[in-house]
Amino acid sequence: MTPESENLHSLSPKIGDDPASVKRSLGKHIVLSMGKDPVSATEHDWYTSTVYMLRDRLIQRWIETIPQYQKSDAKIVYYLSLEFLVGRSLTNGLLNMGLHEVTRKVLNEMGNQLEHLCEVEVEAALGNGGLGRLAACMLDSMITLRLPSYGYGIRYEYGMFKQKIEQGCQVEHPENWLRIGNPWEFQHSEVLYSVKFFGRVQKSTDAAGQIRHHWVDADEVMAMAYDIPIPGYGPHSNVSVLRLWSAKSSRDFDLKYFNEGNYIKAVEDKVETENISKVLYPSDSTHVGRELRFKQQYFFVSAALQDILHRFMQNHTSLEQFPEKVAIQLNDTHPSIGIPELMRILIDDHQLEWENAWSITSRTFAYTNHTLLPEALETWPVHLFESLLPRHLQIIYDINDRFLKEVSLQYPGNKELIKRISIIQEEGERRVRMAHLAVVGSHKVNGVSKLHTRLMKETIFADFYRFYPDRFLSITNGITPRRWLNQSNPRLSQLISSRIGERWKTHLEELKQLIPLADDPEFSQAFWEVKMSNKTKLAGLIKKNLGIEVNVDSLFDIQVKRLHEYKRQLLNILHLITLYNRIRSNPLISRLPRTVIFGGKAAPDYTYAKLIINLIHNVADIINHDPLIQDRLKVVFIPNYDVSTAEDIIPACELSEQISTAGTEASGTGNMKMALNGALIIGTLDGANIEILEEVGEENIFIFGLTADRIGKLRKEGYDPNVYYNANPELKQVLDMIGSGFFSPGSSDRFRPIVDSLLRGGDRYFLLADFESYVACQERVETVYQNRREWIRRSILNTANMGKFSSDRVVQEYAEKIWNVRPYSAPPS
Ligand code: 26Q
Repeated sequence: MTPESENLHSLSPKIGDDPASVKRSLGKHIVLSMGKDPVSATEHDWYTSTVYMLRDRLIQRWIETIPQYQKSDAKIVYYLSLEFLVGRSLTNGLLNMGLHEVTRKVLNEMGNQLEHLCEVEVEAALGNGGLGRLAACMLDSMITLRLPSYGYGIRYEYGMFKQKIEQGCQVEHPENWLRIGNPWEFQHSEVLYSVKFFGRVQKSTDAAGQIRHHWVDADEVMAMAYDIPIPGYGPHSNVSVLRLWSAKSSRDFDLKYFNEGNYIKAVEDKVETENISKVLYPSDSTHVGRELRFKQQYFFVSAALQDILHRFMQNHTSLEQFPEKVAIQLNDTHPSIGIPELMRILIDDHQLEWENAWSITSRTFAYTNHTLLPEALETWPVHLFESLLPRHLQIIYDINDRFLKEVSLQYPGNKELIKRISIIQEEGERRVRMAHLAVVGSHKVNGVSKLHTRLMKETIFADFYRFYPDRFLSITNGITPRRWLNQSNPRLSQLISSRIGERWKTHLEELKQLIPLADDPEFSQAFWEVKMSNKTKLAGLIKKNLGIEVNVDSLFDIQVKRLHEYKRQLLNILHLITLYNRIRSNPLISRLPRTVIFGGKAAPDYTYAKLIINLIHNVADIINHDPLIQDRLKVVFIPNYDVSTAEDIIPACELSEQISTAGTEASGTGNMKMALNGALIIGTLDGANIEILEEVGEENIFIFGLTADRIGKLRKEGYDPNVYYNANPELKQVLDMIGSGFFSPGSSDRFRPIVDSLLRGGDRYFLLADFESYVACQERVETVYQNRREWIRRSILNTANMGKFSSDRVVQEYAEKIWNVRPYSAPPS
């Protein structure tokens, strides 16, 4: 024990994890923190007290963790992200800290059910989808691998909206998740930084004759830190912190007006300032060029960099060492303003020479790209920089000038190249291309699957790849097995551990030991029973919340993800209607019963995606009420798909729909979650599906459709969806039904725009080209499902071969290939 921690323990003696200590903590918090006696305490009081009981223990470990970093002067990794989709934390924390069983028993003795208390928690939905959830999985793995690390983001008051369905349509409701308080967070009102906006740049000449820049007359916003502890997995795990920034108006700023007697103006400005951290932008793919989003980005990046520098300066005197002690990972381009910001700090505040500052900056940052879709590539108008961040614009121009000079040296006279590669887009309104800035200012740029990285190098970054071939690399995404198997599927987890022990929880490749058990009748039976019980549980939730009765013996065919044209929920519907027509035209046909389940949110301004949600509901309404169908086909839309509903849905999945147009889904991570839980994928050769295929073998996945290269060629050569429409009578029938109002009685034109976009709008995502192959593939699915033994065998092999897709492997790769840090490996369990 170090003298510091000895000291600490005399102040706050080590709290035990035995039943008596847990009980004492719970009782203490009910009385002293909630001000209740155990009889009058509400479920919410018990929930909060349970969180506090756990939080005490987390904080103890956190305080033990920091001196370890300081003592070893270790390099620290900072993960900067506009989104962290953490989900609920109670079950996760208890399991990771090894306190789940004891807490369950103790609560039981005190008259409470842990499972019910966990349901009280409002999840932290500070993200849209894949990118935000990846950030949360990365945090879990970084700390489980004992990597010194912090996450930095925004403490949005309103996270992802709550999706309700009214008359078959999505309606967004704000979710004020902090309304009843957030027992996980620690407010640090002393960790407060000033963030500047607006103003102008003044020049001066210093004693040495150097020109200096001063950003003056700027408005100030304060960023206050809120810390959420993130527990690693295991009995002696470390604890990390997710530090989220909240905007507070600066007191000086208010005072100016108060002193002038303008009280109302002062309060108005305060409200406006604090709006910066008010709401998450609920869009995951279209670039909304709103000023507030731009402010959010600089706000949190500026606060994070000040905090990082402050921590660095506590142990170091020279900035030369900065890149050896600090790694900053940019989760997409959203925080890439950090590059000119660090340059500004080094040059203007610390008087470093440009070359030196640039070397430090570019060795510190690395950038992960998550999308190739042109509409999602961030660009911001130059005039926005001019007014909000004038000094940053100058620095970006300087970065660009130097970069373009280098390019011209290597490719003299190539004007077209200079235009394409420039950080500034000159056509139309001048804009800053954030992806170009991120590539130029980082030492590594990674894609999130092999295919995505190849396409990234061949398309959006082709010029950069020629210029900086060593900068690009691929690190395929992963998911944390702690949340996505251990926590969400306790029965499967126990079954697996009963056969191969518990090491898989931190060494997921150990699941390979299950391979021989795929032919073991007893294990297969147990595996099947787990799936049946998860299906039964989900069926119960569907019945309770939606009033729909589903047949648990039917195939659970599930597509849950954000609603987007490229993900092709519509292709799934086209198939569904095809099945419906087949039954109607031959009512006596004996068919495999299927339950098709959808879930997902559409961006509030994405009219077309919302129309698809409406179509799903109308199709469901007709099919589910058609007496000819009985329980051979059911369609269910589960509202408000979020991390918590994912945890209920994924373990019950048998057929996982991963059907994006090849070349559009950078990786996907839902595909990994469902396969880990024993689902078989029906999917295209897109994103990580390709690598899942490599791992599970082609017998254990259903692949259909055009490849990314074929799609690319078709796009160039010209593609006519009408050819497919005219050639396939079943397809024609389905589209005609949608277009003519079969699914919209009383408003026959409602779904016309869908058919128009396919037949007259060019079918941008090649649904018609892939339709026939998809339907045929679904027939292969049915044949295999009818052979239950065979299905179970393939299902076990999916779980057994998912080892590669652990976020632990992902973090090890980033650590080795990007951050140059060595995580201590997790202690053997
Ligand atoms: C940008 C500017 C303004 C407003 C919003 C945005 C914005 C926000 C979120 C743009 C994109 C996103 C999110 C993208 C995303 O989630 N991408 C997904 O990332 C996953 C993790 O790598 C991949 O698995 C998915 O394939 C990819 O779609």
